Amino acid sequence: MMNTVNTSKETQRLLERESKYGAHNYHPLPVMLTKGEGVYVWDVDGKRYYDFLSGYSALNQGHRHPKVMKAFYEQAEKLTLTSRAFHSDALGEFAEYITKYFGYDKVLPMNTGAEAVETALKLARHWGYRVKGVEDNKAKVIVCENNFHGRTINIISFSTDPEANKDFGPYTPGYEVIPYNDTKALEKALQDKNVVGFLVEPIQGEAGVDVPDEGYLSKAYAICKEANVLFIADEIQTGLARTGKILACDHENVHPDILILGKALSAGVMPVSAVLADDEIMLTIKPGEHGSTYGGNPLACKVAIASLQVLKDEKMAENAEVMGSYLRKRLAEINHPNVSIIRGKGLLNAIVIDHPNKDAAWEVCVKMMENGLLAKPTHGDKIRFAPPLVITQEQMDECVDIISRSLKEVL
Ligand code: IF1
Repeated sequence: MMNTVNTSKETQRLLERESKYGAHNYHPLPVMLTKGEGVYVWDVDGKRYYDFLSGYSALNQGHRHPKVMKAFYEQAEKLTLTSRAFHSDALGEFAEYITKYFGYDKVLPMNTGAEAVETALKLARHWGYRVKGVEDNKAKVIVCENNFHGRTINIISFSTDPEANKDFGPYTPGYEVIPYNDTKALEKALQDKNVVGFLVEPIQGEAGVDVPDEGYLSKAYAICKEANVLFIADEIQTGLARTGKILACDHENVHPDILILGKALSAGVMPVSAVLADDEIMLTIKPGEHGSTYGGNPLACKVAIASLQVLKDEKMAENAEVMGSYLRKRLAEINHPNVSIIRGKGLLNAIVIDHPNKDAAWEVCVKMMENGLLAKPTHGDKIRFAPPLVITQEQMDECVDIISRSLKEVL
């Protein structure tokens, strides 16, 4: 498919180099980017595109946000890593800032999303054994069908996507999968006294932006409380203003027992993730029981503070809400016969292409690329629309024109 796309000689050369020396664990669009700013990225031939993926929501604040870059450069001049064998003055500043921001007693910083999910799962088990009183080695965590929480062996052990876990066994025990958006199934699963946690995405991203029924999260939270089970929210993708609130759980006034953040916590600058919880949970982990070389490094701490600060200063949640509604309305007005579903919340959106050609969504994405907008198909027939949250209405109008034109040109 790659060869049918018109690319420059230089792009072709760079694509071939990457393919020759890099592992083939992805199938990207054949675009070779070299620069980004705000909602835009540029390829090696100087062509400009709207970024409608935003690094899977890592770039909520836009590419190279000036205030985040300033924090990055300033700290880079001073101290970048101490390891946790020594203290750095930035860690306490970050810990105070983020715990007050989200209303928790403590934070545990990590780097990637998957590591933060692993941390949350370890915390839930520790809490189960040391506070709830679950018998040794019996702890169980409930997860949902079509979940996506990362790529470690443990996490893919409870994935229901064969692409994620086929031929990667043996799998880690201690998990039970129930249907998403199904509180009855949760109630039933929590009858088992060994359940310590319920791990859930407030909106399932990988599943093609699957928004649950209103009230699902608050009901699920209440069920967990009733059963003395930790409600663990993976807000790595849905958090940090993406869905129109600082957290997607805020839409239902749910305050998770364990909150997992990643991606936009560093505005796309470097891997920074974090787990937040109150003392009863967090203090079950003692020195030496968990950690990471880079977790909580001073550079990450300063970048994360700035990344969180600009979300509020620039009202990015509010803009996501307004621009998201506007995008869905404008997409609906296109009224294209092959676009069967338009869904999402805030600026986390997807359309479903209903067409006999199973490559239709890919071809639409290639056409949009040619027309100056980058988006990625998932699961064959869905296309995500998730631009940086700093997008203006004028820019959005131009984007809708590109999308509309591309749909018409391909289908
Ligand atoms: C890839 C998906 C998105 C996540 C949630 C944890 C993680 C992710 C809710 C792990 C990561 C990314 C990873 C990226 C593709 C992408 C993705 F389609 F695969 F599902 F965004 F929708 N929890 N999601 O969404 O975070 O360890 O990657 O930092 O290529 O795997 P990570």
